[in-house]
Amino acid sequence: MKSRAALAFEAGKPLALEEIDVEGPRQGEVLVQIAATSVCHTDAYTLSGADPEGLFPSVLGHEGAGVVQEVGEGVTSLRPGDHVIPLYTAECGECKMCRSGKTNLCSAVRATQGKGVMPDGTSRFSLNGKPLHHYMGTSTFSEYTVLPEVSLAKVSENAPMDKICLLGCGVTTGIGAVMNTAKVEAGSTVAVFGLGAIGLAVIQGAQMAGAERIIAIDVNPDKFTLAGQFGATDFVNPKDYDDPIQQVIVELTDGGVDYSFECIGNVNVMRQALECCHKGWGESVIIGVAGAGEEIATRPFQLVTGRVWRGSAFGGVKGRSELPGYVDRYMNGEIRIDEFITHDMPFEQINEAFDLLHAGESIRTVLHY
Ligand code: NAD
Ligand code: AHE
Ligand code: ZN
Repeated sequence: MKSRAALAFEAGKPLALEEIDVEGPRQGEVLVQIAATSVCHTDAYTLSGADPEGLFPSVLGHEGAGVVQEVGEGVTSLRPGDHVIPLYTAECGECKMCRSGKTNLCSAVRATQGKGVMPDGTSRFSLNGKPLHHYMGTSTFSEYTVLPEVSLAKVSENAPMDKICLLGCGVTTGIGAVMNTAKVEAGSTVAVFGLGAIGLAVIQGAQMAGAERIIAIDVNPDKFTLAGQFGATDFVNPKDYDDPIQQVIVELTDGGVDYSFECIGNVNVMRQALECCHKGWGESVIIGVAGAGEEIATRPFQLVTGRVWRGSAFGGVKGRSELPGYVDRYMNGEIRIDEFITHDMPFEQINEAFDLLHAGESIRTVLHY
């Protein structure tokens, strides 16, 4: 079938709107019509050329929601008409990782996903007979996309897809990092570095967890208003200080925070986030994605004296079993999504959505097909 798509042909260049060919689902696969998608900083990161797994030409996009159109042989858990959220972190329930009970990092399709192909090693996308790479196992920047069955969470049909698409990454990642990775306790002091969708979702999660003090840190002060609406209690712009920002936060918090979250992808800020943690127990969670070749550094003494460095992917959330519950919690008012959507536009304006993100003017732009 034909599908409207935005193609990444080359690093650093805008996406190109094309009509591509999408092949039907093979065994264990599902064809989905995406209703709405949004742009996460990770799409911009891959398009920039900094992603060691970045492949071109490709169909990017990983934050979306849609409706199942057709299922391939052997697919039993989904049928046409089901509403779904694509998962870049699959959940097969059977691999060593899924059975461990210790991680959400399912290994069923991850290797082929990182190579831009379906689990059988081939692509379902082509343009003028030439194959295009898939991306993160999701490729939501094509109206029709094909995913493995294990990469789809079936969700309520009553939920608006132009809102719950944000549960495909940003909102879930931030809340999950607080609840599953850090396990923030009531009364905690929390520092959040970077106030895009991820940082704001961390703030939302910290407030849900009963954190007493939530310090919102960003070099763009325009981000503070929304951070306050999500529950931040303190606002810090590193540009306002001469001292290293970790020292500023340690002084502000009587020795450091209980938990910090890096939501930018900057390895220098990752160090700051670790070093602003309280001696003896402070834990820092890396959520931001750093470019190829970049490494983190700190004095080992920081860890010897009890600080802990962690990382979180998709907030530690197991998509197929847990995401339907996130959708229900949005529907009953426990999780806020609407406030993240600063812009809303037709899919054809997708490059504008990237521009707004780079300019720091948007949190999330939802694109409608
Ligand atoms: P975003 O661009 O919307 O937000 C980043 C924010 O960081 C901006 O507000 C920016 O002003 C701020 N910032 C930049 N440099 C800063 C600095 N030196 N000090 C303080 N603030 C600074 O991005 P986003 O969509 O919220 O994504 C954030 C990061 O999280 C990206 O690296 C993205 O790739 C990553 N991410 C990771 C996961 C995961 O599962 N681990 C999921 C989604 C996104
Ligand atoms: N391809 C990059 C890694 C990118 C990365 O860390 N991705 C996050 C999700 S970002 C969503 O916006 C993630 O889930 N990582 C775990 C995984 O299995 O990819 C690289 O450096 O190679
Ligand atoms: Zn993302």
